[in-house]
Amino acid sequence: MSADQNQEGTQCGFVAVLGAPNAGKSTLVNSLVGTKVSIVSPKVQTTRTIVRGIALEGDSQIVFVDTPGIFEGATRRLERAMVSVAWSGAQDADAVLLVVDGARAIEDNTKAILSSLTKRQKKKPDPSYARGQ
Ligand SMILES: Nc1nc2c(ncn2[C@@H]2O[C@H](COP(=O)(O)OP(=O)(O)OP(=O)(O)O)[C@@H](O)[C@H]2O)c(=O)[nH]1
Ligand SMILES: [Mg+2]
Repeated sequence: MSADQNQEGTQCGFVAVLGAPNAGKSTLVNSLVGTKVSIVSPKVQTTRTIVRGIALEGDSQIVFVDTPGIFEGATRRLERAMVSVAWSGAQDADAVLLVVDGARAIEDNTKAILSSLTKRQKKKPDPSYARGQ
């Protein structure tokens, strides 16, 4: 992961958590953050917007960005907006964590996400942020 480092040696990075609906993204984010920041439910499309949770370890800070599930064939306006929000979370992140439900076969939605991620351009480091400004 590429993380930004300021003059005091503190490191910070953003990790976008992506995956198909109901893959377990929010469950994983809550677990990594150590508290419940994002709603978990057996229903699909529970997460409807970006939810951030911060994990601290020494001088390092990781901001986990929980996102709505990404799926193909979103037709309703709300669905399309949710998928778009999920991709915007990935766009701004230093790294992307793709969650796959191990109990389900790798489904078409996950394959499509992987394919899009491989085409995605790497984020260019922001020099002003690296200087701690
Ligand atoms: N057995 C099992 N169930 C899990 C695991 N992780 C999540 N779940 C269950 O799977 C369901 C969906 O979990 P969420 O964390 O809400 O999934 P999500 O990917 O955030 O779902 P959306 O926000 O709707 O896209 C919930 O009922 C969870 O309790 C796991 O590791 N094992
Ligand atoms: Mg969720």
